[in-house]
Amino acid sequence: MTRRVLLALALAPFPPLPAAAQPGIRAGDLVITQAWSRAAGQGGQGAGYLTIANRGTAPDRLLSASSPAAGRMELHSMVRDGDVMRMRQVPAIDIAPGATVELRPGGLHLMFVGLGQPLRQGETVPVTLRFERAGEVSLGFAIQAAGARGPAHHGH
Ligand SMILES: [Cu+2]
Repeated sequence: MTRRVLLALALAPFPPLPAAAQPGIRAGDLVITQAWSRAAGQGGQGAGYLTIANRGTAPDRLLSASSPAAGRMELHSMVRDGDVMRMRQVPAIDIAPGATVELRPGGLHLMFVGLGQPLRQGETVPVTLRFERAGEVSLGFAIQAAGARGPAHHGH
């Protein structure tokens, strides 16, 4: 990414999208819903969560993700190590036919590594997902409070 693009991103915060109004995103046999993230500081790491349903008859896999907001993104799981849970990078996330895979706090998640800008609550961070069968899917992750445990709480 060029310095010019980075500068433009730094100057133009992502337009906020009302998370409640976001319908599920359809990509081939996949339906993606509840894409959200947490507020995080520039230079740090952020987490991304979403729900992926496979309405088809063939297995698919989430292979990678990327975002202009981060140097790179990784796919992570949480594994128990003695008394603590640790994040571990995984090569892919399988979505079996008929299955719904939920990426959520304490479980599978996306990791924004090296944030080039802060993730601000109320804004939306763009992410491109790459699936083995469904191909590339670009969508916005609605940014919630830093300690949020789930997607937006509406009507509060
Ligand atoms: Cu992680």
